[in-house]
Amino acid sequence: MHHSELARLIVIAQKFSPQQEIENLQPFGSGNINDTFLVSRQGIDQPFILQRLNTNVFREPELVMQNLRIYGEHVRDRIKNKPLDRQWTVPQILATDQGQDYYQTDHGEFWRSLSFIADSRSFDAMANSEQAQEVGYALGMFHHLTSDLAPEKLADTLEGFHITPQYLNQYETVLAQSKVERSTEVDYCLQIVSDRQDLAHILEDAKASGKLPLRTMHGDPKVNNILFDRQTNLAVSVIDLDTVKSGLIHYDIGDCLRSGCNPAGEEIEDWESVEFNVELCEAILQGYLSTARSFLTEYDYDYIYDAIRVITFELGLRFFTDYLAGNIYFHVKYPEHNLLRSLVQFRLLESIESQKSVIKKIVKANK
Ligand code: ADP
Ligand code: GN1
Ligand code: MG
Repeated sequence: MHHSELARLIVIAQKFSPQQEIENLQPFGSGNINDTFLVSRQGIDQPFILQRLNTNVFREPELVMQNLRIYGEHVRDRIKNKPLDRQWTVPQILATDQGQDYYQTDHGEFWRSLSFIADSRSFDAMANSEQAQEVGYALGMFHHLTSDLAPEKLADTLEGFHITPQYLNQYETVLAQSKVERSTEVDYCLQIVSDRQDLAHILEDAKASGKLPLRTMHGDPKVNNILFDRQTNLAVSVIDLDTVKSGLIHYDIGDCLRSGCNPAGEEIEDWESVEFNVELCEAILQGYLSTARSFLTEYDYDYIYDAIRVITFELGLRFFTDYLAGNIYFHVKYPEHNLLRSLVQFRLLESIESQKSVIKKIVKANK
């Protein structure tokens, strides 16, 4: 970061810390959407999180903050009324010196700050079944704590988010205009998509027919959005709450499983080696179902396998479309980055499909 940019960001961070002087800040985490910084203050051990919301993605960032407030108040009230039997933390919005939830610069940058979950860290991939069980538990806890938060109270912060057929439509439009250079990798992606046109509709059809109800969903529960305590190694918080809204929790279940069962991670270069790990899958489901069993219906179980492959297909499609469109949505480090990410997801999808009967058996055995 350039010195003058650092100085500028420190002035912004200072607005969220009216009492204590900012010491330093540095880029933090590995999110694909927002710009995240860890901020330290003089004389205080606890850092805080400063984020520039990606307003190219979130067109109405005020609504993101409104949802975050509704969500936080709901969950904190619920825990206060009925304490949990283990540690669970919800990030707090830090107010500006003007008492606002966010700060907008003259150039329209949208900044907010959140309390840092003390002694926490996140992982980009799961290293073992204990971790996997914890991410499952965390998602179950999130769904449990929001099961009585009426989804109509939440604004739609990102229209079309996780409506898989819409991503397919966008893909067709972008592809028709794209002058992409053909390669073995590009051809592989084109083939994967053209072979799976029906897949995109499975969850939306189940929604339309009433088999799967609308609930409060997280929208983005991949493993690095779940925080672990450094001492206990237990999951203590679910973060990245920008996409909390009304939707199908199956997109969440699928996203947690597709990210948690790929121990190589989303960013691996050797994409052909990617595999969906069924032991991690069982551990995640055990953790998830330990709380979710109380509210899932028979139809919910029926669609778990499909949820995993639909969301993996959807994410591969989103990365590939963004590559074709010239990398306008996800942060990239080099021009082929989104192509590589889509290859990873599509290879993962093939691995999921080849283990259909095992995955279905695991769901059945852990109901
Ligand atoms: P993005 O939408 O870009 O993924 P996130 O909100 O997920 O942004 O933040 C990026 C990373 O920053 C997370 O993966 C996590 O490592 C870290 N992070 C974000 N918020 C907090 C928090 N309140 N406490 C601790 N770490 C956090
Ligand atoms: C983005 O923000 P981040 O990195 O947690 C994306 C998710 C994708 C994920 C893939 C708002 O999540 O939908 O699954 O990348 N978030 C948004 O890594 O588009
Ligand atoms: Mg994130």
